[in-house]
Amino acid sequence: MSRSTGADYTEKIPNNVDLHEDRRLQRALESWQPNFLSWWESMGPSLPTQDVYLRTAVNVGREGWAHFGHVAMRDYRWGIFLAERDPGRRIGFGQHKGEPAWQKVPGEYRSELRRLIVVQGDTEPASVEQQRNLGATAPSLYDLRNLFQVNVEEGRHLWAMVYLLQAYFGREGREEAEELLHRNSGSEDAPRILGAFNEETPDWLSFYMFTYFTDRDGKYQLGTLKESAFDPLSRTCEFMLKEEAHHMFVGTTGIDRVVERTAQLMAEHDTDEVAARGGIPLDMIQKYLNFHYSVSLDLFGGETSTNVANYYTAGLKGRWSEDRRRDDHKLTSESIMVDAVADDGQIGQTEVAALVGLNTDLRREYISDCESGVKRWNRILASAGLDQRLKLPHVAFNRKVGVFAGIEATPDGERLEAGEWARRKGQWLPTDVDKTHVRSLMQPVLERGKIAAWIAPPRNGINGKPFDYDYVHLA
Ligand code: BYC
Repeated sequence: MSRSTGADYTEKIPNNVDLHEDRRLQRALESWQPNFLSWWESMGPSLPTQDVYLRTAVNVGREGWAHFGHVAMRDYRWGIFLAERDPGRRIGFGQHKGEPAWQKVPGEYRSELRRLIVVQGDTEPASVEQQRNLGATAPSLYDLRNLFQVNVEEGRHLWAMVYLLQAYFGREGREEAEELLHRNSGSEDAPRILGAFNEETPDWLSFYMFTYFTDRDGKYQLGTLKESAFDPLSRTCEFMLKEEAHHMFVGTTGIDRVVERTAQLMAEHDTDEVAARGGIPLDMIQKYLNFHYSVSLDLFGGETSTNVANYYTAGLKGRWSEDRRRDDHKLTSESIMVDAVADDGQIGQTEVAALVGLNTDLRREYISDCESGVKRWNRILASAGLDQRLKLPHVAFNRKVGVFAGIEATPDGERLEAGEWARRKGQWLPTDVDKTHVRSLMQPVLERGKIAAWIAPPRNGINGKPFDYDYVHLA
């Protein structure tokens, strides 16, 4: 293990950033740590456990970066890891393209960079809060373990952003680090910053939808911050993306397994009405999908945005796969078609300068990735011999941010009158009856090797272990 990439586990805070060389920063982080732990105790997973079979990040090199073993969650080693530094790295886009990447924060971009890091940091603990009570209704020990894995890693991602704030933003950064523990998901007085992170995650179908659709926004946003000219942010996000892949795997395969079980029940009983048979009907799955997808589309901001144009030009936030784009990486004379509401009120598109359309560019990358999930779930339906299909709703459906915020549209993109929306929205979004049904199925199954009846078992266990492994020891 080379010294520059390996974690120093002799210290209180595992890290590969030579924390021991910076006493001031070390003290700041050590004084934040007890506040983090008391936040974790009061807002983190509420189900008491002895220990959980968890992955812990221990290195960032190519030889493998994670260790698996049973650990008490409170003793999880939340550490600070940045991907390896490329000393020759140059800025890949914007007005500083070609200049050496920044190792410090340039004064003129301080507040924008801080804002981006705070927004990113705010989502991490928010998701842990949203998922706090799910442990009590887990469909299996395997799923329970995956929930906790996601939770501890979101905790580590909070550490990652807090490190950047405390190391590079002085007193303001330290204050922001405290605020990240002070705001809470759904709080009246101090809510989380972005809309989707104040929604509830009250059941496991919502959890899988969240990890599929909302964590996937995380993948795309982290992908743009990985391009940042501010090298410590870039390296931090590069490493976070490794962990993020498992979170989306939990979502993708979770929805696979719900669809598989529903399809089995539909085929076996030759009916769509699987609720009475202990399953989640396909139209309810579609409504949950509609909800989580549309609130996740909001996370990309407005279709046009001067914020994103400024971020790009300054070099703070790039595009998805910036280095694979075949243009000048400055975009000062390019244009893009973005979704819009025309003067006659119809949903359509309009041409704008490419820089202000960058949220749309990223949202489109995200949407095409989401399509791949829908394809795989439809393959499951097809192989069960069923004709029904799931689909992504139109981009204008149920939006609260951007050009469609003031209008209502059907999942097919037809514009609706306000009264009509109120009357028909229960066809497209989960109703109280749907939520009550889904919640009624959420009875815990916490015996080794057993699984709830509304979901199919996974194909494989974790890290080569079987499905019936003792992934979690309950308290
Ligand atoms: N809710 O210019 P606009 C993750 C605000 S998820 C509330 O259109 P901009 C994770 C916006 O802040 C990834 N407010 O958009 C997933 C702005 O306010 P100010 C999280 C919203 O700025 C699962 C105003 O509206 N990371 O990691 O271009 C589990 C006008 O905004 C919303 C990031 O998002 C909203 N949905 O883009 C765990 C990356 N949308 O500045 C973790 C960092 C917009 O006028 N954030 N607003 O006061 C950003 O890049 C940008 O801030 C946004 C917005 C993409 C969020």
